Parts: sequence; structure tokens; C-alpha cells
Amino acid sequence: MLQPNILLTGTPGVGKTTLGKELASRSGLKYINVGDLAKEGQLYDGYDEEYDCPILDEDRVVDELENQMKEGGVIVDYHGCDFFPERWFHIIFVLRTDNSILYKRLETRGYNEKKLQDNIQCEIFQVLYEEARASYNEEIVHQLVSNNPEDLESNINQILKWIEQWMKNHSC
Ligand code: DAT
Repeated sequence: MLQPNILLTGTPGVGKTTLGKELASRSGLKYINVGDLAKEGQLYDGYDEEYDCPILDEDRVVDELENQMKEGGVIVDYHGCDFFPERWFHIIFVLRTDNSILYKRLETRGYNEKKLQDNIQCEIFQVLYEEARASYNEEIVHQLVSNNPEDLESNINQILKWIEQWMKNHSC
């Protein structure tokens, strides 16, 4: 494996997609949005009436991604991480956004009040950060502030540097 696999996780709206796509275009790594992948392949296992969204078929998602993850050089974007095999990722970034900023972003997306409140609570209780720390070696789990365009730029540069270093350490 000559390129690392990176997981971008965090509450919906924190900026995973924005960061992941930009990072992919600047690093040459491949970007995979698990939500889109599931939609395209209909990798669902029922429907959640309370949250008004399809339930991800986690096993099929893992099967679908396995070969690409073995090859390396993949940036995975998803608001969850406990069902991915631990061996897949070399580093995990949990994006974090201040509540008032996140609220505005999700409002712009047209989320209803319940969905808005659920996601804001998820961010307040750092649910995704705790999930990442519980599912992976804590040493590879890092938080990144994602409030404004300056944060985005600095996050990209930080991750690009990490990728470069990883590749140096793993070249033969
Ligand atoms: P996610 O993929 O985590 O759901 P997104 O990348 O779609 O989030 O971003 C949600 C919105 O916020 C979108 O309109 C772009 C904007 N955004 C993302 N990161 C940002 C940042 N660092 N500064 C300002 N706006 C940002």
C-alpha cells in the first residue's frame, strides 16, 4: 500500500464533503462519500420512520469498499464510523463546528426543526468524536475545527503535509 486511507467524520454539516473533495483534488487520493455510494447502490436495510431516512446496510457498504480500501489512497466521508473495519484507516479526522455556525448551515439545507435539534445535540455531545475514539486507536483520532474558510485551508494543508510524511515513511 503506497498511499494512506483517511476517514473524515463528524456531524452532518461540519464540512466533510467540502474538505474531502478539495483534499482529493490536491492530493490525488480518491474521495468516497458513503452516503452517495449507498444511494447509488441502494445499500439500504429498511427505513427509519422516526428520522425519516433509509437505514444503511453497513455490511454491504463494507463489502463494496473492501477492495479499494485494500489498495489504499482513499478518503472516506461519513457521519459514523463504528462499522468500518479498524484496519482500514491510518488516520481519522473528526470535524467540529461551533453550534451557531452549524445551525445556520443546516437551516440553509432546509432541515426541519427536529432534525436540526438532533444534529446540534449530536455536535454538543461530541457523539462522533466519542464514537471514533471508541472504535479506533485514540492516537490516530484527531479533531479539526471547521468554522470558516481559513480553517478549511489550514485543515487541507495540515492533512496534505501528513499524507506527504506518511508516503515518505512508507516508500521502499
Ligand atoms: P458535511 O459533508 O459534513 O455534511 P458539507 O461539506 O456539505 O458538510 O458542508 C456544509 C456547508 O458548509 C456547505 O454549504 C459548505 C459549508 N462549509 C463547509 N466547510 C466550511 C468551512 N470550513 N467554512 C465555511 N463554510 C464551510
